[in-house]
Amino acid sequence: MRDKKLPDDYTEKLKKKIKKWGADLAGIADLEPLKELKVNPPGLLEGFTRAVSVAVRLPSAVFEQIKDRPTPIYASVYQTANRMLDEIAFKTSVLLQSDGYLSLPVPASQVLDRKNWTAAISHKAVARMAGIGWQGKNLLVITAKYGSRVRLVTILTRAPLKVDGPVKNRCGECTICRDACPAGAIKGVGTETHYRDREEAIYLERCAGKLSGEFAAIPDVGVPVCGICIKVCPFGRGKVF
Ligand code: B12
Repeated sequence: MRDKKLPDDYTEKLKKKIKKWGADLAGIADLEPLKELKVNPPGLLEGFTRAVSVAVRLPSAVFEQIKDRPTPIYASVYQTANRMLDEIAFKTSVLLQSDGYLSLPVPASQVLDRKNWTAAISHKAVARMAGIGWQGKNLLVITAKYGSRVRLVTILTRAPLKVDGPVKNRCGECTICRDACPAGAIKGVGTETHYRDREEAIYLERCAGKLSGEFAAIPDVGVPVCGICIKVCPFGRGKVF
């Protein structure tokens, strides 16, 4: 496969196409700073120079129904969003490939190591570097427009797309997610960039234990979801302060 020069408007046209396929946000990250990340397999990023980050917004009414635990509707919407994202990532990869650039869709929600709870690559790190949002106290990517009410996917590519920069963290003094977490897992610590590791922001075992044990066992839920730190975030509720 040969690499060729891209027309000036290629990146914008690609983002428009991705949105036509059902995405709400799309951004481009330079892979260089992300090479620090632990990935699985270790050579995953070799040969790629950019990552496309894609976000799909979740319907707000689903969160309004969540009180102190995930609902069967949320579990279903979670799976639908994953399917949509996987399909968008698949189509984006094939499009980039037919334009001459090797590209790899990374699954939206595939856990490869269940002991350490890790995947092929962190979609949140990619999304942050692609300007989709900042890393909030809930450890999730918070977008200015939809809060954390988005799910994410990544496409690795060698297309020399125009890069977007990270955005400023806007959590400020807010600790609503910490106070609402049903597992008492969120520490309420802020970061201007990103946390060195997850333990800086959350007690991972408390979160993972609650979700994969109690919540996944709820009839008709069946998957490790929660949704409460997403629901309470003022950015998702449209109240920005
Ligand atoms: C395993 C997993 C879990 C596990 C472990 C959670 C955890 N906190 O790691 C469990 C089952 C507990 C879980 C829970 C949840 N999850 Co989850 N989970 C994943 C999964 C599959 C892998 C995460 C992973 O590999 N982590 C490894 C660590 C090292 O990375 P990390 O957590 O992203 O954090 C580091 C980086 O982001 C880094 N970073 C940030 N910016 C930068 C920039 C640079 C340059 C570098 C080097 C690093 C860096 O800083 C962090 C600390 O080191 C991802 C999908 C994916 N492939 O990313 C979804 C994902 C993270 N989960 C998601 C969600 C929504 C949830 C839940 C809300 C459940 C739900 N759906 O209701 C909770 C929230 C928990 C919480 N507050 O953190 C979404 C997040 C969307 C968003 N808006 O941010 C993701 C991205 C799935 C998706 N496709 O959208 N999850």
